[in-house]
Amino acid sequence: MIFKRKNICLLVLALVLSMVMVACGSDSTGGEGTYNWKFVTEEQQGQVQYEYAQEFANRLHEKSGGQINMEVYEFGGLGSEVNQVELLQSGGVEFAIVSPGFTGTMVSEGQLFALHFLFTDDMELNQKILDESEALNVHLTDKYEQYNIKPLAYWTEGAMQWTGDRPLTTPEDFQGFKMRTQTSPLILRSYEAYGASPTELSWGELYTSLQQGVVQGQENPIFFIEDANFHEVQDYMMISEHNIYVAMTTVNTDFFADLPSEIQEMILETVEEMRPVAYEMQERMNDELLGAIETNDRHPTEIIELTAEQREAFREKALPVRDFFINEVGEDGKKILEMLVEEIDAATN
Ligand code: 6CS
Repeated sequence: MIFKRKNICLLVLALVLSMVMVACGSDSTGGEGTYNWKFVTEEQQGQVQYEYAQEFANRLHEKSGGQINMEVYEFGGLGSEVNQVELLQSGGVEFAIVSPGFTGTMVSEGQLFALHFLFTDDMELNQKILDESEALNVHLTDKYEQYNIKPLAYWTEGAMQWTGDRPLTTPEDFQGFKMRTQTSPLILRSYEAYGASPTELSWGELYTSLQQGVVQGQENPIFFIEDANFHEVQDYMMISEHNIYVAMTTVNTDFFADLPSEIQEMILETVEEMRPVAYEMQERMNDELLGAIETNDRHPTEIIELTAEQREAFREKALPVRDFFINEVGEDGKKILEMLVEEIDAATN
């Protein structure tokens, strides 16, 4: 009885405290008090997106003299990657790191990131293109804004590699291969072009699916393959570099538009500061965790570096997928892709 009364007292105290906090202006849109925002990522502590978001939150907190508090959420607690995008759109979270691979059925133009061998082999140059591209930062951004998603930066988490239960060095090796992909029709199409049989899955289900043979392989940057332990249930990792992994730092469009201009400026300044930080983070983690895979005797993984000729055979099969993109995605998508290709060519020559 005494115990129950104590619990009731605690509950009342918690209610009173939360009412005081609301009265002090600790809502998500500000007012006279603090700003309390949610920032959801598709990754977990120690992984690039989460560490990026945490650093972003720390910088904004400091810059605002403690006025801005961002709670960073790991992947898992708020549902699948697709659920997280929905939360961002509805304002359930204010900020999110979004992989375009999970918005393919909505912003079809964003699927261009799924095209293999589109970017260069020089990661620094790729990041410069992502930073400066008008096709992306103006025209593709405009497409996302129509869905209440404002991309603030496009940045890479590293080159993509394949892992498999067998070596994957020629398109023939992909015949009937059960490949896991993110949820984007164009990613599926890219693997169908090699003869594979792709399946869309959240990465939350990927380890078990690889272990049980539901899927036989997947693509990701090296840091993620190691940190999510996919190498434990895969015998081969191919250094294929068939694509780059692109993530977007995003904010809910309506929420951002309603913020005072000095707060908007602080956010945009932080986005700029984070560009080299994100690049350094992914480069360091990809290097370090490649070493960890190489020296892991408990779960040995054979690492196969594809030759230039082997990559060329994949590139030939991948090029027609651009026509599929142009036909399926429509005139605006075609223009964005063509402009991006011109920008990449200009940056390379
Ligand atoms: O493979 C995936 O779906 C996950 N890969 C990375 C590098 N980040 C999050 C994403 O959901």
